[in-house]
Amino acid sequence: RDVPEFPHGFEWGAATAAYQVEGASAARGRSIWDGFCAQPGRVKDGGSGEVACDFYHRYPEDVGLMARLGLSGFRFSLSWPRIQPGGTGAPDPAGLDFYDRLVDSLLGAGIAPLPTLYHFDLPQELEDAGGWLERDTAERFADYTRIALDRLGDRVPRWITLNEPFVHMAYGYAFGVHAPGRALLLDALPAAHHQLLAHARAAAVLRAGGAEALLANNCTPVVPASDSPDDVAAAAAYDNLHNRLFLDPVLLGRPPDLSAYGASVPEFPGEDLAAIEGSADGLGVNYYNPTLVAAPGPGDGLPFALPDYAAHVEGTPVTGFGWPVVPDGLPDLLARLRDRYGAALPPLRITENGCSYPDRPDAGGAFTDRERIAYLDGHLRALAAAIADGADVRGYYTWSLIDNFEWAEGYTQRFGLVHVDFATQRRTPRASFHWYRDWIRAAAR
Ligand code: GCO
Repeated sequence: RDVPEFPHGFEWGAATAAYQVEGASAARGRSIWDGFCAQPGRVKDGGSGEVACDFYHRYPEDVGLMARLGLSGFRFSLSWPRIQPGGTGAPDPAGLDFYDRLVDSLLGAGIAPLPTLYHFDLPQELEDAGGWLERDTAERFADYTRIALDRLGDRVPRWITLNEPFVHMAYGYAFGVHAPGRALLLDALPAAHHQLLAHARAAAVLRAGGAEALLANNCTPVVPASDSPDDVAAAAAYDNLHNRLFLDPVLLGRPPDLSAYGASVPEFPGEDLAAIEGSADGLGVNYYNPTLVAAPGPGDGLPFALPDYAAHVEGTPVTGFGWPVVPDGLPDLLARLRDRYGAALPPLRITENGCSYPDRPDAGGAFTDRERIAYLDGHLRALAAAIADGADVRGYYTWSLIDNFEWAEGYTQRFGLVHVDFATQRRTPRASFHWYRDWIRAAAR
């Protein structure tokens, strides 16, 4: 099989997140997603993470699937309210025990655990006190990090602090389509400042314990809809928000440039910037697609508009979710990161990349997901080319190992290499599972 070359020791992985897979919600504290899902109309099919994939109980079976795949790494997240039910104070031993068992089970299968400390599921009590709009949440996050590190740090040398802080701020606090469902527009920006601070505080804790601290963000190459100055300016404004809001402070110690957004942007105190600068030992890049940006229309409240990429760029296929499939966007993105951050850019890992498509099971009940195979093949070949070109990428974690709760889309979008029947919890590997296993085998040869 012709598989391009990847660096020695390259991490072959898959990813999940606590709220999306664990279930067992009665065994932990409440998170903002519990309350959000209970509000009618928030989640497409009325679903929630109450049971999800029941990973909390079925992780041994799922680790078995990972072993069959030949994964060398598994990215998952810890549920903060499972470890500290209200987000402060003494840990719940049952929660810590669960992650302890999971880590041992992964290590026993030869799979390196890559935990993310926070993937959108803030303890509800902290949200009631202001959530990420409050500076204190960053200090509480540092306490929680210490608890997790104390328990798992002897076996886990590398951690991701926050997942997609941009998406959390934008969807959760600015537009209200994710929990906590607040639609504050630009008044959501303190949620960026405090997540940056939380990352820095957690990184200090992890480093003091001899561990590495990574930050995972959703990154997108921004494409202006035309070369008109207005479209180009709108694209720059969007790039500053989506890609640079978190990376400029962390990598360059520079406050985000939000000049296009007007006066409501909060200041970053100098001592915060000093703590934030250089606080990442590595970056997780979650890449799904490029973003087309045009000048805003008359009634638009923000300095950009986001027209449909696939409708604009002829011949672009889309996933079942309607997302454009652009493998070349990945090397493009990696090249832009190198251009902008140069020597300040730490090692990278692709911590998410994947697609959802509706299933068309054949007569025998098999899931032959040719589109997912084409998606993965295209992105992995593009990644290999970027690495050959000098990008320092150490691993690839596809989203996702198994179908799971897709936030506001509920269970309507399936991203898994493994199909999950949510009525029975039966797992059925799709064709892409076997394809990825063969790819890993060939690449590791
Ligand atoms: C994230 C992502 C995942 C999604 C995936 C597909 O924040 O890391 O939102 O949780 O499930 O990106 O949309």
